[in-house]
Amino acid sequence: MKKMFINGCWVESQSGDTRKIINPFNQEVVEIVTEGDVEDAKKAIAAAREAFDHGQWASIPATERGRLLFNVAELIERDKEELAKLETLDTGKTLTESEADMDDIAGVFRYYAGLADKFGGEIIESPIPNSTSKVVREPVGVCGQITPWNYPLLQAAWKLAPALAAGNTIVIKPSEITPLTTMKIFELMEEVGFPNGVINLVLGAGSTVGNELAVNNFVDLISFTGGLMTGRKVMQAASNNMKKIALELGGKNPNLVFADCDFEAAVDQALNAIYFHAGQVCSAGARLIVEDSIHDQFVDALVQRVKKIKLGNGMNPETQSGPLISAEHLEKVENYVEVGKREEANLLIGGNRPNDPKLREGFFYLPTIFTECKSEMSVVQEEVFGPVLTVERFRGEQEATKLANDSIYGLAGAVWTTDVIKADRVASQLRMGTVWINDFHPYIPQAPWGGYKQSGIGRELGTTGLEEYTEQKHIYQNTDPKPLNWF
Ligand code: TXE
Repeated sequence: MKKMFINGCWVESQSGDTRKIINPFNQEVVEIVTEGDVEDAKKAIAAAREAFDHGQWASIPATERGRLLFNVAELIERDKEELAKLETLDTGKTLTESEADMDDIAGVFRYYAGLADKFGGEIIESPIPNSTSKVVREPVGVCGQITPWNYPLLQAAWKLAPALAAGNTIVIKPSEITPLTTMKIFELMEEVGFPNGVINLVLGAGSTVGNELAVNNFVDLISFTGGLMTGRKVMQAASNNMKKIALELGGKNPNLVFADCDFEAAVDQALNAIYFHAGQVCSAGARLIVEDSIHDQFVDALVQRVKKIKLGNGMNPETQSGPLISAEHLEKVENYVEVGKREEANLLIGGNRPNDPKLREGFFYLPTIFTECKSEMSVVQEEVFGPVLTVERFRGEQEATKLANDSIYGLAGAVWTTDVIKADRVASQLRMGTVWINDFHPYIPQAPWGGYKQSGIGRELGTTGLEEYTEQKHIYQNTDPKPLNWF
């Protein structure tokens, strides 16, 4: 049975409870892990508090913190194959996707390893004579981190690397259904050698362990990636001690295709935008908005390609798309397809589980397309988080941006056109944290990631991703103190 990591030791939960981790391709048990609860979370928080308040972590040179993070990146690369297999067994995503995730994860650790000692303060030109003024950045303190199941280790890396680079201590809780790669990276971090209490891993449910991290008075910052509804609960719980919050809550991302686009590239990437990882991606291009004059031709080209997508075991190199994460999630996606039908969107292809007997034990759903969609439909507005594409038409640039912005979300979106001036103009009008021009999905550790509107609060990655884990302090000094003689 696999354990949690608290204060430098691998421990079982106080309750002795366990949880089975299931492979979504065949429902086989991959691992049995200890199941933590509130008491375990409190212990981990106390260890992180002690390590922050009395430990050496924040005061060791930033260069040394960077060196340790660099070593983590090296070990991720050394164990890349094992980590990638584990991620595929746990999430169902293809091995190719998992391997790409591991490369990205090592890149994120390297980026923050390098940034750790390049984050000095600032000297301000004080307007008051005989004074100096400087602004320094300090770690926030104890950080709670809650991650989702779609990119378990990638999301953990986006949170762990900047928090540790900045000198914080952390308690992380992975999704209860996909904890395996986060557990493995703790083995790697133990091998690298972080001081006791600096890094803590608690396993368990969101309503218990996750809520404790958000509500606990000894936690100074909570960083959460997950669904909008859960994000609201986390925000409310965090108000208990007004801890800092960072939230990434997904999106319903528009993919705007103009008639003057590179047709082949746009069709190809529209498929990748939605069907990559079976649509279980916060930045999935689930909402295709196509210029009327090429709409029918574009949809025909999509359908021809969708028919050929190979569903299967993520471990098989020929598989292009794996299963959904769980039976509950499959049901959620099915319900949304029913909603789309009731709303009279036109179900063009898919809309069912596959009949292939080889896929019977997995949580599979066929790649699905709805056309003749209207902006006000729930299937267009709400995050389905599955392989379900909705298609709308537009006439003219103004209508295109209006439709793209008609959303409570604002995470990401794309513009396809060969007119570079139009591309920039449209990009500047889109209310979202990332806009791709003639591409979909790429992110880089050097640039910020996060959402406008209800897609969240704050940014991960880039220098902002590190700033989020710091407090700013202004230090003002009078260099010639004299009585004021005011009173
Ligand atoms: O996510 P939850 P779920 C969206 C997607 C999906 C929906 C629900 O639309 O269908 O969310 O998925 C922990 N206090 N995204 O239910 O609940 C939980 O244990 C504190 C988008 O799986 O948000 C897990 O570790 N924590 C998203 C994490 O929150 C709580 C990726 C995410 O779970 C908690 C995943 C609580 N009260 C789903 N309840 C993205 N932004 O990419 C649960 N958790």
